[in-house]
Amino acid sequence: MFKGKVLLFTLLMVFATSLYAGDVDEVKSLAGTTCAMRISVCPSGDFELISKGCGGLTDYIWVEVKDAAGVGIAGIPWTDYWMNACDAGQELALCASPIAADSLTNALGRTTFSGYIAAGGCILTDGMYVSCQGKVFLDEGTMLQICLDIQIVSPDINKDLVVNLSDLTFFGLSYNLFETHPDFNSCYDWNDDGWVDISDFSFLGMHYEHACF
Ligand SMILES: [Ca+2]
Ligand SMILES: [Ca+2]
Repeated sequence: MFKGKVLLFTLLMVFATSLYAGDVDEVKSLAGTTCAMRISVCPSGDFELISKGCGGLTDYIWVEVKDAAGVGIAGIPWTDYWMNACDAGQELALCASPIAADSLTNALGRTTFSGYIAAGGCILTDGMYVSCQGKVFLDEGTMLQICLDIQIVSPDINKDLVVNLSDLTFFGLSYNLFETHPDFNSCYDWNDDGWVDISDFSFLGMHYEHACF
């Protein structure tokens, strides 16, 4: 009788495990964007919305989080994600919760990101990877990171997660230069008009002394 109960319990456990969506799988999970984005960010997470990253109002980053069987994992919390540069040489400085999903993942494991990014630094080439619960999403064909077509620029130029006088020093080196000038630095062009000028300086003023919350 006792042995029968153990067997029944074991069978129930196997059944229950097979119903539960497993861990995040790096290869089965997917990520993308609705356009090629360029987003201005601040450590305070109050500069430019991801939804405005292509000049409109409705763009977003999307992910589909799946287990090893390719089944979507529902109910993943908003803050279980991380992003950074695909090229480690351009790595951003990120605050503790740099991005938040717009919702819990749905039954397909899908959610979107259209809010702010709380970070400093600059990514101009090679894009950004995304991870969920510490797992970086990989391309199934190449097994390399999925790199989203995103540029990031920030008035926190020296990546110490505060906008202050030390950033102004770097900004000054590129001041009043157009994009055709050899010393022009696109990292400091926060309004994306091909000039580093007074309009960008006003953003530096607007975010002065901003840091992570
Ligand atoms: Ca700084
Ligand atoms: Ca500009």
